[in-house]
Amino acid sequence: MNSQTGKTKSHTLPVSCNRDCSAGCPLLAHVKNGEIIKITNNPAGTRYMKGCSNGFQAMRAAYAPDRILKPLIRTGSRGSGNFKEVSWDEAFDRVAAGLSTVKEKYGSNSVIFLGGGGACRGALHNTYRLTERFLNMFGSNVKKYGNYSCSASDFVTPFVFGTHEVGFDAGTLQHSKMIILWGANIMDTRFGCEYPTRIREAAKNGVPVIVIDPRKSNTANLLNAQWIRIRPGTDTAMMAAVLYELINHNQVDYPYMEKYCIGFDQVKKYILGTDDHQPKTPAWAEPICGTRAGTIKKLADLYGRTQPAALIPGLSIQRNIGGEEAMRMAMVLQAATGNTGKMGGASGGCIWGGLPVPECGKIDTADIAASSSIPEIPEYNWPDAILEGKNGGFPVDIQAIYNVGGNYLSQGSDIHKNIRAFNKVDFSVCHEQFMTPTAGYCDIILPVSCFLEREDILFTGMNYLLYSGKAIDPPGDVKDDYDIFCELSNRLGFKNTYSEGKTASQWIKQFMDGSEITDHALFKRTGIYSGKEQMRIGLSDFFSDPEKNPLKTPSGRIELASENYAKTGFPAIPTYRGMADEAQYPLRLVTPHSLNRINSSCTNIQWFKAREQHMLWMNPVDARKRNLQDKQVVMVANARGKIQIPVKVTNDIMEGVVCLLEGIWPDLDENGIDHAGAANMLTSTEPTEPCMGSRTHSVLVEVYYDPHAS
Ligand SMILES: Nc1nc2c(c(=O)[nH]1)N[C@H]1C(S)=C(S)[C@@H](COP(=O)(O)OP(=O)(O)OC[C@H]3O[C@@H](n4cnc5c(=O)[nH]c(N)nc54)[C@H](O)[C@@H]3O)O[C@H]1N2
Ligand SMILES: Nc1nc2c(c(=O)[nH]1)N[C@H]1C(S)=C(S)[C@@H](COP(=O)(O)OP(=O)(O)OC[C@H]3O[C@@H](n4cnc5c(=O)[nH]c(N)nc54)[C@H](O)[C@@H]3O)O[C@H]1N2
Ligand SMILES: [Mo]
Repeated sequence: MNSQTGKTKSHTLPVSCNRDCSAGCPLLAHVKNGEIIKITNNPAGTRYMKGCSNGFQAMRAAYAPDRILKPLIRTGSRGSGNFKEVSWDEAFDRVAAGLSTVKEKYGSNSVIFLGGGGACRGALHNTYRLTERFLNMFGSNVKKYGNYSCSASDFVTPFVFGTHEVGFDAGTLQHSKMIILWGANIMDTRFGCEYPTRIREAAKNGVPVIVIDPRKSNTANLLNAQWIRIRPGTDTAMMAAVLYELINHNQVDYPYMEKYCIGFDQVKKYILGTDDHQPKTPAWAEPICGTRAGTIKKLADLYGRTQPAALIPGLSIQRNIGGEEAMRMAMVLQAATGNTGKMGGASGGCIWGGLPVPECGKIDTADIAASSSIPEIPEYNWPDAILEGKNGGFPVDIQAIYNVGGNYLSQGSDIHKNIRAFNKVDFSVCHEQFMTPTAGYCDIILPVSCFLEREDILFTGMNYLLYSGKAIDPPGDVKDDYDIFCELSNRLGFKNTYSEGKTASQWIKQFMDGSEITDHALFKRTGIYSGKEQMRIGLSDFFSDPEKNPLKTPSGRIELASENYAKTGFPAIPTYRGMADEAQYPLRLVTPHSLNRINSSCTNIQWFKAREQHMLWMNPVDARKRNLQDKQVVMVANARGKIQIPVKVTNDIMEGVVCLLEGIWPDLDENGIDHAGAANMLTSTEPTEPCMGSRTHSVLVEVYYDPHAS
């Protein structure tokens, strides 16, 4: 209520989640008397641009009773949860002193930045870019390579295509006659705000949509799609068997291969078993994948006959040991069937396909010029690097953690190891909205705003930019990450370098002024700027004239066999390599992403919590073998950790595989057993090679009833 007029004041404004699902959804916040009362789809978007509950309910996180409202300093031991509130002045002094001491004592390359995904689409409010900029300017940053999401895919794609620009605009799917979602649960994980609606429309129009997944995902259910079961980490084997069938039934597009690709002969030799005497037939794949040979044959038959077909891999298939090869084999399949570069086809590469986005500035990370002398560690191995340092063969000794937009004591593999790493460093600080497990282990917590509380321009990965207005004021003493870094750089003596003398809104104005957006007022009002072309296919210049526009690979063609890749120590062509079985831990665990949170964000918010009961999915056959009943509390264990959780006995997960959604914060008892169901109690930091990326879907466990458990 407006106290002077007695009238209520309402307005709407465009907003968009600055979050790591990378959907980039145009939303509309409805504000009444300074409070968001609801968030809906932005009517200025096309009918294909749709948000999800993570966006529609985002105010629940903003208004959550457990928001951190004041700077906190740890008073008890790490992880004890004992903190006291302090003034910003004291907090800034402490952080500046902590960082300075570490730098003086240990020199450069001593502070590791963890996180970045918390706010990762913003031109300015970008947890990755702002923190990199700060630590680079401070001169103590530890360089990392790779990421949790798509290391294997990022690594292999340039070997095959010479570029990462291999994606397609979502609209092009309207030309697909078949869509294979290979380990991609798009109705939940989205990847872009148009994909779910485009794929739903295709399914409605009778286009066969096939979901290849160890579990019957929401995507399989909602689209009434054919569900093909596959054991995790065996995708390369099934793809090889599909290719065997295509070769055998003369369904390979040889003229296309001749024109655009090199190396198919080598791949064919592997598939036919010319050298190893093992043809990669569906019968060969059956025991590896746990999929009937007949099912693989039928898939290959439909795929070989249907043009254009879009084989869209999820990122799950590459978060596995040998995930590099699954991505490469998906690319081989799409090329062998002549689907790469075609409208309605796809390259088989990452759905985040790196096509150009509208021109607009963003905050610079102030990277020191790329130089081979700068030591780098793989992000996936951050706890190993902290624990082992130079003695363990890492190039640096890390002494401090700066955590912004991440919750790696929930999300990093091997939580026990991560806790040991946090306990080892001299100093740790984070910017957070909530008392996450990670924040609980930091020395200082600085309270930050959320995307509804600040203005930004958002990159969506698609050919449009979104404007996200400031819908509400931040609560308590909460500050923006940007302002926190400005004040810290002030205390550390480089304020004007960091801020370049600009406030947040001056930066946004500068980005907009330098962008291709001409009508700024219109952009701010509607929230959407669309680039001209919305039906792009990656590599289109190459496909229109491969002689004139060769790829940036050594041959100028698509390299199905890559001699450069062979230099990494792995074969030039993709070949199946999987995880060895272990008798002690006979079940394979997958830890997919949940519809009801973005990684571990919103795990603490009651509305989202109430959407699903967190349980371990298990097939009835596996439950019977262990004499386990539905909803019974069981122990899930391996050499790294133990979780106590109820089991959900369901045919929606294939035999031999169990499923636990990722993103739940651990709740450890005095024996180190987790009672919440945090998937990373069980995962390992041993990476997949050569990319040194995540293998969170290559995990072995055993499940049992423990009568002595509390
Ligand atoms: N709602 C929501 N959306 C998100 C996220 C979120 O947390 N919540 N996270 C975002 C982020 S950061 C990322 S990186 C992406 C992640 O995107 P993905 O990696 O594609 O997502 P996942 O849920 O891990 O896996 C997708 C499906 O693959 C299945 N699967 C697991 N292992 C295998 C395998 O080895 N082979 C096959 N064929 N299938 C397998 C899973 O059961 C799951 O149904 O999603 C983004 N979108
Ligand atoms: N077992 C298993 N583990 C996984 C995965 C898996 O599939 N299985 N997936 C992996 C993947 S793909 C990813 S990307 C990682 C993600 O793991 P993380 O990068 O740790 O992502 P989140 O858990 O979402 O944590 C983001 C944090 O940022 C905070 N935050 C939100 N907005 C802001 C902001 O504006 N400023 C600041 N300072 N903080 C903010 C949120 O409160 C939240 O605590 O998890 C990985 N872990
Ligand atoms: Mo991710």
